[in-house]
Amino acid sequence: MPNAVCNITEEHIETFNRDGLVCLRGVIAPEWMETLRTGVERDLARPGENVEVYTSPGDPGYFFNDFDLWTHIPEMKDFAFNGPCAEISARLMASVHVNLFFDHLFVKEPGTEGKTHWHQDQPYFAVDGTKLCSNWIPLDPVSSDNGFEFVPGSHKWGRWFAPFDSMKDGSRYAGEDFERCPDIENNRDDYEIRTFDMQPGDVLFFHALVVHQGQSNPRTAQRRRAVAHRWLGDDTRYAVRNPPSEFPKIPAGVLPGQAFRDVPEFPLIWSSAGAQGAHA
Ligand SMILES: O=C(O)CCC(=O)C(=O)O
Repeated sequence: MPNAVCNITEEHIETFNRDGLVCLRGVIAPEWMETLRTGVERDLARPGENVEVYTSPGDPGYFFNDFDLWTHIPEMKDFAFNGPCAEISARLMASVHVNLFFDHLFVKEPGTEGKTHWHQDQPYFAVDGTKLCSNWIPLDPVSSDNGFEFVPGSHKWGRWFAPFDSMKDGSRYAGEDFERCPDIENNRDDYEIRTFDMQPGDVLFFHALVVHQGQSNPRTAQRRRAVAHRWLGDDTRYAVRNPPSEFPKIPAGVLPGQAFRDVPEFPLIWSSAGAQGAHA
């Protein structure tokens, strides 16, 4: 499926660098949105081995989480390999190459109470380097009550916050490497917090160190499905965390400090020197 030309402007790049996040409007064509919807329903019906459901029977709603969908769902592979997001990420990060780390699905059915509490992504990942970003694509309209919140500029704080159980009760597990994330939720007035009203086709691109949280879905008549992709740029390398990073699995044989560009399990999707989706 052809992609519309990605009109990434200097202003988008500046916003991404300054705030750690940029919202791009209408960049995913309706046909691609349909591809994602089909892929999401396929995964909900037959999840992969990484699936986690955070709601219990009797809880309101349904909070479903899965990743590496592209490895078993053709629509998700098609979008990740041939959709516009790898190239956009490369341009925003000024990266010559972009490899796919993993794709990630968040479904919060109507009434789901689970937030994805304030966190940065990079401390969860066994990845060092500065060119690491994600995109977040809502498949349903979102706003401040059920969308994505972030603290602009927090990727430049020079702080790394320890991973914790961000999608269940927000409790934390011990980490040796990083400090604890401050309690932003109970001190919201101390922070600049931004959110966006988004329609299907809009995408957020954000740096892996920007502090953010995903809202729950208090709406009783509307689903809240979102697909994210994690993109590895030129300077990303395997880093061993303490305790070890839980996901995604790093293949045996990858050595600390090794460039991800050379790891076939994280396929090269876009390169300024060659065609997109060359490894499909
Ligand atoms: O959709 C959500 O609730 C959370 C998304 C998120 O934290 C992420 O994609 O990194």
